[in-house]
Amino acid sequence: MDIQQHMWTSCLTTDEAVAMYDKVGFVMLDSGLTDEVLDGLERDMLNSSAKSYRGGNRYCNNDHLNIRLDSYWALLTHSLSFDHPLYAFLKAKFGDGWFLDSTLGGDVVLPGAGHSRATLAHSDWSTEAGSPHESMLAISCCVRNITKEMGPMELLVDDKTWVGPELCRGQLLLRNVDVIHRGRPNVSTIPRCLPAFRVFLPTALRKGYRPFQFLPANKLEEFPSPMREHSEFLLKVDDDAAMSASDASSQ
Ligand SMILES: O=C(O)CCC(=O)C(=O)O
Ligand SMILES: [Fe+2]
Repeated sequence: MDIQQHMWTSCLTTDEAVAMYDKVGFVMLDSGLTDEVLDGLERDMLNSSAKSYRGGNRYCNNDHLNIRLDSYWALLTHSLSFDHPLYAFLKAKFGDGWFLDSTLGGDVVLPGAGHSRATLAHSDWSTEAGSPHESMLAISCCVRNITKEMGPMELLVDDKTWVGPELCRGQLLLRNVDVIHRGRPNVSTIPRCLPAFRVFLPTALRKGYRPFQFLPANKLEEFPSPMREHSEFLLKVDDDAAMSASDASSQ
């Protein structure tokens, strides 16, 4: 398949999406999310109280508690419904062998954010000693068009070429977190938000990684399939204290 031809389009068949992911470690899909949800995600990220600063006016808001927010709940339940291209992708690529991570969040790069450790080339997971290759995928949702000036995330293709997908509002960027990537300085006047959730593969379990753990009691009944099937073996409902004391890892 011609990657260049397909790289920036999200109108891919499931087979094409899998082929592109296999080749470069990432692919874009349409989220199909409404304006209301996209705007809500942006608002919730900017208003988040879970800010872990990554230097240079950029922060990550990863937190189990984000599942309580309507915006993140909609992102998850919509993108992981049976008729969504993301679910089709995961099914085609991994069968039923994937799990939903309970850490929800993503990165916010504020206007004026310069270089920091987040702009250094890195992978989120498998550069750690002993980590398995291809163990986790991050699914980021573009809530407004991201231009070069807004500090887009760039990914390394073929070990030599940086590509900064100029994502369009409503697209999902699905990437293997092992793929080397970096943020960029935001020289625009617009905050660049990239809300994200993660799914991971059984290989991550070997490292002691724990799947979806926390769900507020009032969400249990409405926790839909197929999310439920990809969480349930360690799913437990917890109270506020347990949820907020939980390890909200950020990368
Ligand atoms: O988007 C960025 O600025 C960098 C984000 C990043 O490194 C990550 O989400 O793992
Ligand atoms: Fe990263």
